[in-house]
This record gives sequence, C-alpha cells and structure tokens, in this order.
Amino acid sequence: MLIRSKGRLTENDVTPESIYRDRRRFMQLALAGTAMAATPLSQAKPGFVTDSSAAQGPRWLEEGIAGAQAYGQEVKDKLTPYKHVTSYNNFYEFGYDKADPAEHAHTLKPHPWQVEVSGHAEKTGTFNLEDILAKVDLVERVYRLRCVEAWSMVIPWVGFELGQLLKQFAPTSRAKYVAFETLHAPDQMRAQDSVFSSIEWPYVEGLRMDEAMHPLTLLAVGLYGKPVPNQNGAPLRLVVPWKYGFKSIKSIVKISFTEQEPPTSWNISAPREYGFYANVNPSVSHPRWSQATERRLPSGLFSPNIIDTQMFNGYQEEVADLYKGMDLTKYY
Ligand SMILES: Nc1nc2c(c(=O)[nH]1)N[C@H]1C(S)=C(S)[C@@H](COP(=O)(O)O)O[C@H]1N2
Ligand SMILES: [Mo]
Repeated sequence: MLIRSKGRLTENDVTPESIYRDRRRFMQLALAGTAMAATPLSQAKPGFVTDSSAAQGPRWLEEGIAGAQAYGQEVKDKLTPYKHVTSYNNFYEFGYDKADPAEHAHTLKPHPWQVEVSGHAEKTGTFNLEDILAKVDLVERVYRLRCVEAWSMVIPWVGFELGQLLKQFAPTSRAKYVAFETLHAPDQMRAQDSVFSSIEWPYVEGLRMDEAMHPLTLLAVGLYGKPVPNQNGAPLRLVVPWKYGFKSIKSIVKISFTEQEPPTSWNISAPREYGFYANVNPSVSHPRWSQATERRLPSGLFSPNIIDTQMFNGYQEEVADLYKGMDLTKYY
C-alpha cells in the first residue's frame, strides 16, 4: 500500500481488489513485526521538491532527504503550496497568531539535536539525530493534515515510520503508550516566557503503543524535499495523519515508553474540548463548533474552499480497526 516504487499508478490499477487487500494486510503485518520485511523498492528522489532555498540543513540531512524513497501512490488531493504550508502555522511556543511561527522561529537552533529515549524499554539513552537517521528508511509521504480548528492542508513529508525507530529500543511489555516532549528553551522559543500562555511548557503529546507502531505514523525531518523549516517543527516532528493536528508534536527532544496514558498539552489546557485520542471525526463536534466540514488551504475570503471532513481524515480503512468497540464520542 504505502511502500511502492516510483510512478503514479495506484495498486488498484494493476492488481485485483482482493489481492490488493491481502497484500496490504501483509505489508502492515510485515511492518508491525520485528523484522523489517520491506526493503526500499527504489532509490528515487522525493517527487515533490520545493525550489525555495528557505529551508536548509546540514549536509547529512539534506542528502538523506534527497535520497528518500519517492511516494508511490496517486495523489488525489491538490497539494497545499509550500508558501502556505510554511507561513500559516500553529506553534504556540512562538505565539498564537498563524504568522508568528514563520516570523519568530528563526531563533530555534535545530542543529545539533539530540533525542532522549527513556522508560519501559531495554535500550534507552540520548541519541544524536544524525545517528537516528542512519538506522531508518527515509520515505516521502503525502498526507492530509486536519487541524481541530477546521482548516486543513495536504503536505508531502519526508520522514520515517515511528515504529521502525521504536522497535530499535526493544520496548518491554509494560510499554503501553509513547510520550513525546517538545524542546523547552525560552531563549529559543520566545512565547515560553510569556505569562499569558494557555499551555504549560514544554508541549507534551502521546500515543497508544499500537497507534505509535502503525505504519502511517511518521517522524518527519523534511517537507517538500527539504529539511522541515523551524516553524513546522524542525528538526524532528510527529505526523499522525488520522488525528487532529495538535497530536503532531513539533521539535521533539524526548520520547518515553510509559505504562499509563501520558498527559497531553491541549487536554491539560481544556479537557472537555480536546481529548487524548483526537481522531478526526466529522460526527463528533467540538463543544464550540462543528467538525463536519473543513477549510482546505489555500482558502480565500471570497473562495473559502469548504469540503466535507472524512472519518479518520480519510484513513478509515487503515486505522478503524485500532478503535473497534470504542465509543468515539467518549474517547474523543
Ligand atoms: N510543540 C508544538 N507542537 C505543535 C503545536 C504547538 O503549538 N507546539 N501545534 C499543533 C497544531 S494545533 C497543529 S494544527 C500542527 C500544525 O503543524 P504545521 O504548522 O506544520 O502545519 O502542529 C501541532 N504541533
Ligand atoms: Mo491544530
């Protein structure tokens, strides 16, 4: 399904439906197991590369991204232009306004970068991002990003499957969740000093273990074929495409395997409005607005581009099984 060689055909085009489904299940099982069964099918470059020179990174990162396996599926949604992806942001560490991150995030220093791994796993420690990237397969993935505020984008990420990294630490049977933490450095993130903040710093997020291990869940280091710009969460950010955007925590410095459901920033701030699961769901309204539709960016005042929101943001086939038997109005 997701691992494909270069080209714009979908597997539906070349394979009968039933075989396609079975194969996809097999791929998911292979990816969920301990052995990485899927080897890269091509060394093609990412297919969607910005010509902007704005986002730069160290050589090892730029070369890694440039060698990422190209996205192999047909893209049905129009991509959101680079300019919009990198200038309309939520990154409260730099301010509340959508323009604040692009204006102020230049103070963030994404290199060198280390990630501390702790909790219920056989291997823990602090790792350089460069060493982490040496042990994973970089891939290009085009995903919809649906913010809980009812706007959305379509973004070509470059990253690796979170599960591929997590397996390397050999989580124990007590590891039921994975917790994430953003950098806390008021000298680099100006709004972390603000007394008016509705968020307690550092920003924290979490996933259930099966969500973290799901092949759609990505740790991104690039977008549009270049390093992730600071305002989008450089140098390492989570992308969970079937969940509201606030789950996709930026500029990650800590990953921890926990037994209990970890606290999450927006849930701490407004528990009735933002849950732990935060699955995109058009039939469960936010207490203050409907989630049935969304404004797909770019969207103008006179052409708002309103579209229907899809269950699990359109990834229902891939992820619905994770929530079988759960009351999604209760576990919102
Ligand atoms: N550390 C941190 N991560 C964060 C946020 C934030 O304020 N701080 N905002 C979240 C929200 S609400 C959204 S919609 C996405 C936006 O990602 P983008 O700016 O790359 O589109 O980042 C998420 N990750
Ligand atoms: Mo969001």
